[in-house]
Amino acid sequence: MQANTFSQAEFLAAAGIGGLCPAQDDTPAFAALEGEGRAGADETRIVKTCCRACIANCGVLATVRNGRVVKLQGNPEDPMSKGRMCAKGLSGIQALYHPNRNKYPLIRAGERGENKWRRASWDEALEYIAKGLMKVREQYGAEAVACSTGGGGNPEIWSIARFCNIFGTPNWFEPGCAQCYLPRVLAYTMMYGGVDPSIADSNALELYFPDETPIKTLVLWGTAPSYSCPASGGGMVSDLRAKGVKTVVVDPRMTPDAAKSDVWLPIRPGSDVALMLAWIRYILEHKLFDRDFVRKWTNLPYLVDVESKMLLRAEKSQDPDEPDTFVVWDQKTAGPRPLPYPWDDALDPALEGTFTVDGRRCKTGFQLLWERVQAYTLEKAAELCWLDAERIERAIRLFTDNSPSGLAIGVATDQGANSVQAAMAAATIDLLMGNVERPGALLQRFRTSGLFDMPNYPVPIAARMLPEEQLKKRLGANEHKGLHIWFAGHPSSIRDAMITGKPYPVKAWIDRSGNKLGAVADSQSWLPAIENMDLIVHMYTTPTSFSAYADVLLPAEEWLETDMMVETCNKLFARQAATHLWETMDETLFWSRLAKKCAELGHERCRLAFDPEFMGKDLAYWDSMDEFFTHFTSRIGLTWKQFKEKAPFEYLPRDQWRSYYVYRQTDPKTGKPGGFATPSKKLELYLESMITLSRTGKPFSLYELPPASRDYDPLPYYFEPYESPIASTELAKEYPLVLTSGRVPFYHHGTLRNIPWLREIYPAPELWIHPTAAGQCGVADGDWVWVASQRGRTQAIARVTEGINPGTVCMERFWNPEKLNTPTHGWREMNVNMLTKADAPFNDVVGTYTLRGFLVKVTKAEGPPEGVWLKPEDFKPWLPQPTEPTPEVRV
Ligand SMILES: Nc1nc2c(c(=O)[nH]1)N[C@H]1C(S)=C(S)[C@@H](COP(=O)(O)OP(=O)(O)OC[C@H]3O[C@@H](n4cnc5c(=O)[nH]c(N)nc54)[C@H](O)[C@@H]3O)O[C@H]1N2
Ligand SMILES: Nc1nc2c(c(=O)[nH]1)N[C@H]1C(S)=C(S)[C@@H](COP(=O)(O)OP(=O)(O)OC[C@H]3O[C@@H](n4cnc5c(=O)[nH]c(N)nc54)[C@H](O)[C@@H]3O)O[C@H]1N2
Ligand code: SF4
Ligand SMILES: [Mo]
Repeated sequence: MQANTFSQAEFLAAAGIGGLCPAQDDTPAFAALEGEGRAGADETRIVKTCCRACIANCGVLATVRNGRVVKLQGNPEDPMSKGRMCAKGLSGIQALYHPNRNKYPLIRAGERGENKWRRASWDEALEYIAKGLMKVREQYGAEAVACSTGGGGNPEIWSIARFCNIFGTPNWFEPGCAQCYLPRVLAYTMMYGGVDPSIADSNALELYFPDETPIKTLVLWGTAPSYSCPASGGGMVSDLRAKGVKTVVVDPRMTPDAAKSDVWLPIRPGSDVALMLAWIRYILEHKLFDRDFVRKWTNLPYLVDVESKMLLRAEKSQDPDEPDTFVVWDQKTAGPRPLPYPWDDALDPALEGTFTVDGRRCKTGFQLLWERVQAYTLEKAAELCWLDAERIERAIRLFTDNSPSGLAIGVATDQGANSVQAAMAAATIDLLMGNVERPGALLQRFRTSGLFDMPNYPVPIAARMLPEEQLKKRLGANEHKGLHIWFAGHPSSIRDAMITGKPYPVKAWIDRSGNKLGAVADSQSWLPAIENMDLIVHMYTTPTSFSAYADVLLPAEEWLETDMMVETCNKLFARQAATHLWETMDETLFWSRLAKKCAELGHERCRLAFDPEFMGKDLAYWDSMDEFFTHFTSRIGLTWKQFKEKAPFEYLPRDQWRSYYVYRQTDPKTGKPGGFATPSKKLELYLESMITLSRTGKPFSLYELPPASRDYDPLPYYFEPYESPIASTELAKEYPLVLTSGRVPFYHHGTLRNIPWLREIYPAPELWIHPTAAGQCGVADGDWVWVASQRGRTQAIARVTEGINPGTVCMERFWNPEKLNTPTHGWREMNVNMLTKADAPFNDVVGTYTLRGFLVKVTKAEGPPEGVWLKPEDFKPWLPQPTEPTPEVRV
């Protein structure tokens, strides 16, 4: 069967086979959802569930009438969303009943990309895939299989890691990988040992009780909760503002959060670390930090051997509950002294200074930090970051003087080569102020239910199943060892191996996400990789551009069809399937069933994965989602069914849940304060563990790895983005503007671009451009433009606005599902990732590439790209088609 014209799509639809074509006219109106349903039945029920259209998991009440989901509304019992939902969540019904849902497994029937498919049973599709994987494994080794998944909001990312560990390949990634969250998780884990303060990732839980938290100033640094989590964090920030909390927003564009801030710093994209170092310098110079706290609870008074960069140790601890004993310079005796943990009142450790100890030149960590930030005066930062020195000072003063305060960072600083350094600098700012575990602080270790604790959240990753020699083959992860905290490979290195076969071939690729070609940097550079694959599998809810290149297409469940456990502030919720359609499958089950097929074909480790005795606490693979969830809920004495009936419920009395000053609590094992979850039990602002990580992979890699080409730096440092008006003056003559991106509230990554109501609101990506720059480019508001970088070009609609600084333009990701069946497959026309950079230099620690802060030029275009849909009536073929529920597929 062929499916590359619209009329053939009609035929396919009639035949009940999901092709890659948009459905045709005659789509029933939305109201038809309320239709008759099953004959004779007249039943309405409310399903208490949770949204999954983004990571916030807001509580939802879904009205199901005669088997069809007809209405969604927020659940007021959710302490984070408080009954709110956003446009993405509310479009869940249109996504669920989208006429183009992937309904059944499809196997390619023609040439790759030709879009000829045949319907297959799940069993046949699984067998086809498993045979393909086993063949690749036999021919090239298990490492020649790569898997990838969707990023933010995907509750299943660890099921991919788990499958890979069991199958024996170290190579899986998600496009967010090194450019989303990981830099922040890494820095805060290593320096503090608690949860990072990211709002879009549902942290900073202290802030969700506006009447109770004493916070007075909140800094939103490169994060826009009003767009990235409107119903939860966005609403929370607006509640805080209403009660008088001041905000500082560091963002090149005037988001709603910036518009309502007390100080807005429209920073040059990619220059954040320079500004952060200036904040640190100002705080140190003006002695605004919490000196007593810094001396007692950070490692900044500890002496560092300048040559080896390692901390001096008086004694290495033999007891896993006790930290090593470090050395300070005691001012009372003017000499080096061991400082027993946690503190010795007899000593008076120097914070500043350079000393000689046993002939070695030593400095305190504090001294090294001060030297590091020396050059970053307010004036220097103003020049580098395109800001005003006086305004920077006002922002810092608000943060330091109007306290308690806290700093939330987002994804902006994760998306350039300065990524880990930005997270380290942001953590340093809060920790110097003592903004940790006190009321009002964002950095907290509130008690959890324990059901979700890593590495078992929500799927045990079975790390020990991956043999040492396989782990050592993880692509890009010897150089960028921070990736091991995520157990993941490096996207660009995997791409390169796919293309060149070096250091070894990668020949099969299973992806479970939306549109990889919309989410990865330099999308077109991935095409040669795709062409080299022996097997490509795509599992998703609807076909996307990536599906066009697949050999097997699998139907994934929408969120209204799935179950999941959700933990929010002290409450456990259940996402519960409101219906089930066609032959869609939960992806957690897919990976389990694929492992089973591989076992049947003789894969020994896959066979063992079904043996409870062998798997032990890694949990054997399961045959149903009920079985899987019951494994977790049994820890609190409930079956999954009982849990769903009970949810939502609080798991602790509120005051026990919100546990402040955890570091001061006595550890029964030692009789001393438990401290922070770091090797020294102090806040490690001088992050010696970075050096160990670069040399050995410890503490994240299970096995010792050879050293990276150079040591990672224990202190944050700034370097110019690799393509910038300052670093690349020649290039800037042709490409004078700095491009960045940020979320819009209507879509989640590549998803929902085919939702009629959302596309009506936001039919095409806007390019935010300042009037001065627009004038220079000959562009007016509403014009279609070309945006071009060294790597490619794409189109957008100019939005001329003073809400962005004159040197910067901003564009969100986009792709055009209406063009799936054209030669472009819809991923080139309006895709900012045609412009971004996926090549070295990368961030040293985690290998981040460049999604934000690089050079482009803007020119006027004749009009929109051919064939894209822009008018409300264009989207009619995508109106929902009500469908009867179906039983789940058993394989
Ligand atoms: N230029 C540019 N590029 C970017 C970014 C940017 O800001 N600018 N952002 C980057 C970031 S931060 C990220 S995280 C990536 C995202 O890139 P991808 O993750 O590839 O994006 P999608 O595949 O569209 O997103 C996966 C979607 O699947 C949804 N999903 C829901 N349920 C499930 C499930 O059960 N399993 C799976 N697998 N997925 C599920 C997730 O909520 C999410 O919406 O894009 C990156 N790319
Ligand atoms: N609607 C929607 N919500 C989402 C997602 C989505 O795709 N759509 N994705 C989810 C995911 S995976 C993530 S990671 C989170 C991210 O959530 P946020 O961290 O809030 O993400 P963004 O809006 O992408 O980026 C924040 C802000 O950074 C600004 N910015 C751009 N460049 C720079 C820079 O160089 N420096 C600074 N300081 N700011 C800069 C942008 O203008 C933007 O307003 O959102 C999640 N929520
Ligand atoms: S913020 Fe919107 S999309 Fe995200 S979970 Fe809540 S309702 Fe769903
Ligand atoms: Mo992300």
